[in-house]
Amino acid sequence: MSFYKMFAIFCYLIVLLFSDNVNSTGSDISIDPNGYLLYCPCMGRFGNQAEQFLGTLQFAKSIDRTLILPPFIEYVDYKVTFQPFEDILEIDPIREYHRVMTMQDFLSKLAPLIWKHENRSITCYSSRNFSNNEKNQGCNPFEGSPFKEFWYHLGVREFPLGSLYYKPLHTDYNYSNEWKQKFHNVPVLALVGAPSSFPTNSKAVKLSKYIYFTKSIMEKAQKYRDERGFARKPYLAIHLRHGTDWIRACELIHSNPDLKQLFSSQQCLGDNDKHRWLNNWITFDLCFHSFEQIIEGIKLSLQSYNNQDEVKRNEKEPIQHIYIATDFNNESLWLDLNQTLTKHFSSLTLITPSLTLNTMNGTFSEHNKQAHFLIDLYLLSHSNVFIGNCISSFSAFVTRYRLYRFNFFHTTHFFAFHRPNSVHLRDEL
Ligand SMILES: Nc1nc2c(ncn2[C@@H]2O[C@H](COP(=O)(O)OP(=O)(O)OP(=O)(O)O)[C@@H](O)[C@H]2O)c(=O)[nH]1
Ligand SMILES: *[C@@H]1O[C@H](CO)[C@@H](O)[C@H](O)[C@H]1NC(C)=O
Ligand SMILES: *[C@@H]1O[C@H](CO)[C@@H](O)[C@H](O)[C@H]1NC(C)=O
Ligand SMILES: *[C@@H]1O[C@H](CO)[C@@H](O)[C@H](O)[C@H]1NC(C)=O
Ligand SMILES: *[C@@H]1O[C@H](CO)[C@@H](O)[C@H](O)[C@H]1NC(C)=O
Ligand SMILES: *[C@@H]1O[C@H](CO)[C@@H](O)[C@H](O)[C@H]1NC(C)=O
Ligand SMILES: *[C@@H]1O[C@H](CO)[C@@H](O)[C@H](O)[C@H]1NC(C)=O
Repeated sequence: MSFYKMFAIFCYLIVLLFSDNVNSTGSDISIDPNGYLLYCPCMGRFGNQAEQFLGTLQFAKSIDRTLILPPFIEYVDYKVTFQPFEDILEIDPIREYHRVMTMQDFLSKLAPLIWKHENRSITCYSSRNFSNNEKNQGCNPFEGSPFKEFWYHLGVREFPLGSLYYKPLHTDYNYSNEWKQKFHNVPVLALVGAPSSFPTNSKAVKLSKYIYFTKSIMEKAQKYRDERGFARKPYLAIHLRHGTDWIRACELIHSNPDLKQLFSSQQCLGDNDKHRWLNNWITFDLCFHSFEQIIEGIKLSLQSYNNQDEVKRNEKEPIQHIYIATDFNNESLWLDLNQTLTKHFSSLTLITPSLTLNTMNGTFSEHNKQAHFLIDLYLLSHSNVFIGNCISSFSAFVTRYRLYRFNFFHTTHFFAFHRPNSVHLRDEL
């Protein structure tokens, strides 16, 4: 046995010796005297939840409480399912910014000490009223989906201390002193929803630099890339949102002609009027692009990559693979793209959810395994060149990741949007 190991065991015994009955599990967990923040990521799907996570992380730091990492909520065949946070994103890089804790650790190690059943309260802005429940004032944390499913998943079916309201405060870092005062005697602040606006503020967006996919997601994505034949090849990844639900959401732009913000449009247009140097309002094309706009986006981004000096000098391989991530697998569109792109690029392989199409020799192969959205997200985020959708929060995850983790500014593009090559935009994003 090495000296190091013996020393470690010695230290462990010392910890056991001094940790008396406060810590009956024997684990060396200490209690944060400033308290904890717990919340339900009850709004939207992954893109929304991931963006509000950044605002929440910023908020937790500003009120100086340990943030308990909630599971991501995923809807599978209209059923609510939960993915542990730590299965998707790495925790250690986030710890460089602020104190966080997994839900599992919290529930198994701390809840028995500081969040006993009779001491639980639930916090919201003001009473959430429901027509079927008019007499019951309160946060009503079990009303609606996924609210009820979330707390039941944690094993919480009651908040015996009832509801606490934070009105007139807002969940914003510039109210942190008021929050600290108002809730200083609540060790575990449990919020009915994420304490972050959506879209979140531009400072929180930059916390994307602490976001790393787990090794397990990375390995799954690499395996998929291998299976689809573009491992170790440079590739362009595009995010195409064109499912019927999405197009219906885009219709909001037609019916509200002076709409200034929709979902994640701030990734292209900036987040307030002062910085709206582009002076352009949201257009339908930003949300749902025409066939010509898709072709144009691919052409411009491939040309700009493949015309780099390094590529011309053979120091870098040109891009010959296009990876398509999408919410709707429209095979006739893939065939149309194949036909048209052949006119512009002699040697391209299109990797779509169900088909791999080769423009050079006309071959194609079929696949029945559509990538899970996290694999798509990983492959979009790590692509050599990316083209996203200005409005989509799914695209916005990728944009943030590329800009703030990787500084991939010149290879991050959007369909139907000519981004000014300005550092201001990068600051605003
Ligand atoms: N596999 C896969 N799924 C996608 C893709 N784009 C969207 N989706 C699915 O659609 C959901 C998109 O929801 P969000 O993550 O909230 O992003 P959004 O683009 O703003 O869409 P909305 O839900 O309409 O707000 C994702 O969680 C996925 O389930 C894609 O490229 N690949
Ligand atoms: C639990 O609640 C009781 C009664 O309200 C209170 O006296 C006690 O301090 C609380 N304990 C914790 C850990 O919050
Ligand atoms: C909920 O109902 C109460 C009493 O009827 C009312 O005072 C309050 O404003 C309502 N809250 C909301 C958010 O509608
Ligand atoms: C916090 O910021 C918002 C928006 O920028 C502003 O309207 C509000 O007055 C600020 N609040 C405080 C307490 O500074
Ligand atoms: C699928 O793509 C084809 C070809 O681009 C298009 O004409 C058709 O409208 C699309 N189908 C749906 C349901 O969007
Ligand atoms: C067609 O081209 C692709 C990519 O160059 C290659 O992998 C494939 O084997 C070719 N198929 C035939 C039948 O030549
Ligand atoms: C893809 O386009 C090429 C060039 O037009 C064509 O030869 C090939 O048949 C197309 N592939 C499919 C599956 O249609």
